[in-house]
Amino acid sequence: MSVAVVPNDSKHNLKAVREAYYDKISKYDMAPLWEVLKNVVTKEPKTKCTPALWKFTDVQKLMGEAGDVITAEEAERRVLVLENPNLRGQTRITNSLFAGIQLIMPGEVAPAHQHVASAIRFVLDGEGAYTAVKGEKANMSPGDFILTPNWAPHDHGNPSDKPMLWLDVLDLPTVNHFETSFMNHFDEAVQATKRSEGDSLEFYGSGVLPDGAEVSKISPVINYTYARTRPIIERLMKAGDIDKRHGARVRYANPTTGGWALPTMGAHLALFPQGFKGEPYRSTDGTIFVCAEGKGHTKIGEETFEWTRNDVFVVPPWARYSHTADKESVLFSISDRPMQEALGIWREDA
Ligand code: 1HN
Repeated sequence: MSVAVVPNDSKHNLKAVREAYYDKISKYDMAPLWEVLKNVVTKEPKTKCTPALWKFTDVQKLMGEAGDVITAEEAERRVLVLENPNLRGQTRITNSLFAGIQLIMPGEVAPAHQHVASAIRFVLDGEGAYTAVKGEKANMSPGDFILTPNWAPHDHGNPSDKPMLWLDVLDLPTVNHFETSFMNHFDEAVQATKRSEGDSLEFYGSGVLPDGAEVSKISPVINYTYARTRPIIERLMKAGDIDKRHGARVRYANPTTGGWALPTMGAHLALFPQGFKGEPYRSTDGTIFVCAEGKGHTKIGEETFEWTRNDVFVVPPWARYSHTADKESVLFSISDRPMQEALGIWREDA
């Protein structure tokens, strides 16, 4: 009997001894790694993100109401944040990226500012509003992919007679993770334009470069228009270049390096033939998708998300997913892959 009691007792004592010790070191702002090691060095990625989908029918209705609640000027940016359901209150869709839907009504201006966080716009609906970036106006049409890199001055305006809606994705949570945020407003709400519309795409996106073009981590192209990119994925599909997981897919590239368009966020545009049944895939970059055309569904883990035009959905890091297209469909996608690659930590599991 005493044999059994002694180890129990010593276990109990050991627990008490350890707790007393932890209390003691805590006063010196120290803690035992061995109590948390398994949680901080996991065998596989452990994500707080959950898969989620935002239907454009809901987004359009709710955004329309935002137009009654606040002006673009008062809001500075009239954006509804797409918050990951497991990260509510944290202003993010994945741990590293922000996503939101922005509305600009006819006649409105979103005043010029600049910030360290890089932004991209993926245009959803409307025609004829613009975003001006570093003195170049980019006219917005659905499917356009527009860059607003780190510290680039930018303002938006809508001289058309229709509301304009787009998806904003920013590396803001990452900039704030590093605690490196700066931002600045300009005296003039609207930037003076120094270049003609479309200059940057013509100068840098046509297989030639202006003589002496600077090599930079940031793409000089401001608007990768849908009108230019859509026929390329069509051609890729016709050529039979269809990846079993990703469809006929192009990567938005920086023409001065061949690398990603931005150092922090990487985007693709993919075409799926009608009846496409994708093989499963996963990678460590949590990815935001937008359906630009068509109809289909994506299985993420055990859940299935049905999407149609302008629906947005998010796949968490290392979640297995596969796309199915009921009609010929186009998916835009964006993630933090360039950051992970730069750090040498990106992985995929084909
Ligand atoms: C921002 O500056 C814009 O310039 C959009 O349109 C979304 C989300 C968070 C912080 C700044 C814009 C933003 C943002």
